[in-house]
Amino acid sequence: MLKFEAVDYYLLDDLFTDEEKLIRDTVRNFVEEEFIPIVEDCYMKGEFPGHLIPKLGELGILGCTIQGYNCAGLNSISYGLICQELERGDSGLRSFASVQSSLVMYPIYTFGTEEQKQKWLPKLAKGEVIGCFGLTEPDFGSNPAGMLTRAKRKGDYYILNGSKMWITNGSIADIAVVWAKNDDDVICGFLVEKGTEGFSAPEIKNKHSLRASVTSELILQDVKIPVENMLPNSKGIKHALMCLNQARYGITWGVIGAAMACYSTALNYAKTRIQFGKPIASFQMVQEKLVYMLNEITKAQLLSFRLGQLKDQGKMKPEHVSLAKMNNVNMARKVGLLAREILGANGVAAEYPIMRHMNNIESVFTYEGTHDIHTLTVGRSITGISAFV
Ligand code: TGC
Ligand code: FAD
Repeated sequence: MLKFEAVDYYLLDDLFTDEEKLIRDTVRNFVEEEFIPIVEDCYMKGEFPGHLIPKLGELGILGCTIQGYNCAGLNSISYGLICQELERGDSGLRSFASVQSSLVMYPIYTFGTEEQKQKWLPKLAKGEVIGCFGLTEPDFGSNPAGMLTRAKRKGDYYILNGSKMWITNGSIADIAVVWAKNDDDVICGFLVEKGTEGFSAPEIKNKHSLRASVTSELILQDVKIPVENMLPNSKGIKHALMCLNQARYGITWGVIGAAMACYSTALNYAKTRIQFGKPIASFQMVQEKLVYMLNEITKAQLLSFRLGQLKDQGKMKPEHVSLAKMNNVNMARKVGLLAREILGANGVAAEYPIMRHMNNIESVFTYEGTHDIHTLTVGRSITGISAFV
């Protein structure tokens, strides 16, 4: 079994509190003991290990930064470290937690009524209820503001029509946060419950990436939902994008975990693989690759740590998150590639986690805003000129 090793060249542990380290190590143990032994099988079969969801709830991982409603009320560094450890196992596990926490619980907590919060948050925190977040549509990915999904008010109900694409957890969700335009063309969030007539969530099969994660289409055909299922404080695309900031923040930490898994595997391999009578770690070109990986991981760690501080101090801006999402995912992509090179043919073997992580990172590179969209977001913030219009 793969054993997780600390990758902490700049002694970041000195910056974490005892509580943060305890939380990280608890999640690390859970992932090592209960997830790593089954993840390759899940990945090959294209299945998410749903039986672990209650355990995520028990550990206080779901909605962990929310205060009250049976949530743990942790700080952002703790949340980041949790994402790191989950994604060190597999991006699919972190994706599940990101969606449930940042894209379902956060909007209910931030834009919902007290009744909605009381009804949904404690169950979502325990993993008794699963959620998904429907923003992307078949023809509107990077530009969600152009969405076609509509919510038409009819007395005490809204009638929803449209479709959403590439939705994590869609087919296993009990509740979907669906973004749709109302009669005034304002984008709002709606809670659509599983089993509502006209609502279905077929799974998208045959992915080469995030295979241990459920991805689905959401189909809404004259779906009648009571007005109480609208999130009343959600008004405009800005509010959907606010949810993304939370998830993107977690991704910046998560991909460090995936990169650590690839780096540690490559380092151990290089020290024991003998070619030309010597460990390949003795060759200068292999050392250069290992040092590059460590350097990139270390910079990403510092970026996420500072971002976490800014978040907790209320100073984090969307473009701060964009910079870290862009940098850290790109870092994990490159680290995965170099790690695979170092393992030679073994780099493509399922016995090692590298290609699974590499394939996963291709989705992470695209979802929650592509690398280029984040580049342009930072570009807009420094030039004052938008490349989007
Ligand atoms: P734009 O004109 O730039 O902005 C409209 C208003 O929103 C504000 N804003 C934000 N507010 C909070 N957070 C952000 N990140 C924000 N970005 C923009 C902005 O200040 C403005 O406010 P105001 O007060 O002036 O009205 O909007 P735009 O329509 O031009 O779009 C800009 C753009 C391209 C950056 C945005 O659409 C974008 O981020 N596109 C990427 C779409 C995306 O990331 N989709 C993700 C879908 S969910 C997902 O992928 C889940 S994966 C789940 C998993 O982990 O498994
Ligand atoms: P497009 O927007 O069509 O972009 C295609 C290419 O064009 C990209 O390279 C992009 O960078 C480039 N491009 C687009 N516009 C510009 C521009 N203005 N300037 C320069 N280049 C540009 N969405 C959800 O709502 N909920 C989810 O739970 C969810 N989960 C996902 C899970 C997986 C596994 C995947 C793969 C996606 C998921 N998504 C989800 C969707 C994801 O957010 C979108 O795929 C993403 O926002 C990009 O949209 P798109 O795929 O339509 O690409």
